[in-house]
Amino acid sequence: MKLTFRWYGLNDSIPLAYIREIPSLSGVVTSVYDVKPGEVWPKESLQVLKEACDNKGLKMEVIESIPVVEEIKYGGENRDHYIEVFKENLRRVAAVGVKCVCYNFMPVFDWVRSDLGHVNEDGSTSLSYSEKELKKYDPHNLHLPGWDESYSRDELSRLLSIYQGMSHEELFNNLVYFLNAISSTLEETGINMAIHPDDPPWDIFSLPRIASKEEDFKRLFEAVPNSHNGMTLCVGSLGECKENDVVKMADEFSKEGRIYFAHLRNIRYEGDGFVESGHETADGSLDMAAIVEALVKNGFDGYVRPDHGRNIFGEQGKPGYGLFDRALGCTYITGLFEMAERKKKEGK
Ligand SMILES: [Mn+2]
Repeated sequence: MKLTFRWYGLNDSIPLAYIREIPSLSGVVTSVYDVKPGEVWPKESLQVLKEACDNKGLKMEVIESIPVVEEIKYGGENRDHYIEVFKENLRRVAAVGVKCVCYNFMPVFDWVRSDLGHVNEDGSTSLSYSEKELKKYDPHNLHLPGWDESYSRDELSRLLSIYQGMSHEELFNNLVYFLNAISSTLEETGINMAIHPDDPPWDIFSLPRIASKEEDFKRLFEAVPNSHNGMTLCVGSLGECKENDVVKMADEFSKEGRIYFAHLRNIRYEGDGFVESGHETADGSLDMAAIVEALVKNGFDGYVRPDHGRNIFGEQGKPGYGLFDRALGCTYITGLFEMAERKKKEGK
């Protein structure tokens, strides 16, 4: 596996110099943040990121994300234009050495939490989700943690009305249309697309979600067999739904060679939802060691990163993206892989 760390570009409060000091790191996961979704990424912006990484000896082989605009998701009349833009962005990121693009296909909202500052028993803070709390929010007049500035009220209402009544089938067909439309560019550039699971992995605000369960991914790989069509195994997101057997999914999809990127973080079921715990098995509800063992058993050699961490040691980081807990996550993940790989080599 290749251990990476998410870096929000030159405006990230965490400098690359600190990221560089995390042991065993091969590179960063980043994106272009200075243009709106649906626009072609300036080559200069990519060059600046690439040079900053090169200067620190970090690889920049994973992009998270190139945004898929709503028009592509709901199949609007300009979707082919936006698909051309997406293809051009694939060529541009490939030109600076990118090999994997993480994206999602969640209508309107991507990750949703009801609290960004849940205080844990040990004094750290985490993101958390409560179904009851979420139901209190009116999607048309939203002041949801983390989402207040994403849409104007009118824009949000317009989007929600477009999606009203859209079936899972229609949304799925739009995803298949998109993947088929970019397939020749994937062949040409060698880029692997890694869809991120829905977070949480169920419908919210009556909007359909189609990358939530094991069957969803099976169906997607059957519909678009192209080997560049893969997934991001975000074990935290998948594990938020108790029905998802994440160890089984790690095993099954790595065996099929569909996992290009893995987000390894833990969650703890609490109340009517979950809390994002530390990465360690003992701190959460998922068996992180078994997940890593399944990946290693099947020869997984993709990218890995820690995911949302807690805010600890007094750090006032971007929720989920502080330095300290994610760095602890890195060393923990490295340890799990080291042990699993050694056991495999010794035939245990
Ligand atoms: Mn994730």
